[in-house]
Amino acid sequence: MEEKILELIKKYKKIVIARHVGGDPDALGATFALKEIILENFKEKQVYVVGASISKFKFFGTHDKMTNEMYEDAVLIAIDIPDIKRLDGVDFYKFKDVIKIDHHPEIDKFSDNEIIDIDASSACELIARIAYNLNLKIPKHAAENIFMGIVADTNRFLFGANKAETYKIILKLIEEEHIKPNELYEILYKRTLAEVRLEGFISLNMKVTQNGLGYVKITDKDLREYGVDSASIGSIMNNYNFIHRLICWVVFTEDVKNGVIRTSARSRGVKINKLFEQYNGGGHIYACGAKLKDFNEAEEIIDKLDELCRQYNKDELQ
Ligand SMILES: [Mn+2]
Repeated sequence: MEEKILELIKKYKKIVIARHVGGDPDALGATFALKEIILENFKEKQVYVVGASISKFKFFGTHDKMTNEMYEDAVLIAIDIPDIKRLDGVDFYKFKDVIKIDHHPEIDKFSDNEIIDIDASSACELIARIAYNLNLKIPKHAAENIFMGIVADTNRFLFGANKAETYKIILKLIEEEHIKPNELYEILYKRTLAEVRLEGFISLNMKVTQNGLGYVKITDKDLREYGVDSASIGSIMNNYNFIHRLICWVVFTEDVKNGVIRTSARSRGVKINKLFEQYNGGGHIYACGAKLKDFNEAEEIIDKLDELCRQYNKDELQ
């Protein structure tokens, strides 16, 4: 499949790269790394990365805005995304050829040109694997992007990082591309005191059911009080792993601007992705998100997650 993908990249002069809405470091790292790798190895190509830009992650690269002309005779490469409706910034159906590279459980079939590996730590790991297998040169900034995607999606190697391949790629990025991991962490992990205080709010207000489900609702008033916006929650969620008796945790945040309740959930055992797909969301088996209509839907999710936790406890004890 890698050779077939290389053929398609060679065939088209114009290449559009897209990822899921709400770009995170893995999605951004993988899309911009692939762009830089293609441009380094095929100088004559026009490569665009589309999607809404994320102000705190400018380091990864600058997004292009999709134009009609960019659809003509172009191939789409969709990365880090399992479902067509969550593609950011492009009309999927306007492309003749599509390539998909992903590490989420499959939802939609995009094309016959797909590399899906749910055992890969991150989309960035897949980009590195493909580039090394095809003997493509990886420029230094692309290597840095790849490193950050791997680090972010594994939460600093705390999960999904049990295979030697992940570490072999990191080793190569340091040895051959001379990246300096310690210099890159600040981009991923520097945060405001307001966010730390919001984390304190979540810790203090999280309710935990008997079955091990933790949940918190954050209103617009709370957000204003802490001086943060509803997007701040994502990076806080991973800090609740490895807590005794907490199996799954979910945070609901009122997003007045978009009229939705942003929902983010993590789990260290219960499979939660199918439930979130029912609410127009999704993600990984143990890390999901959705945008809900209101707090009533949040109550439904709490009940359903709690039931999943109850079932999980029962199965574990048998
Ligand atoms: Mn990812």
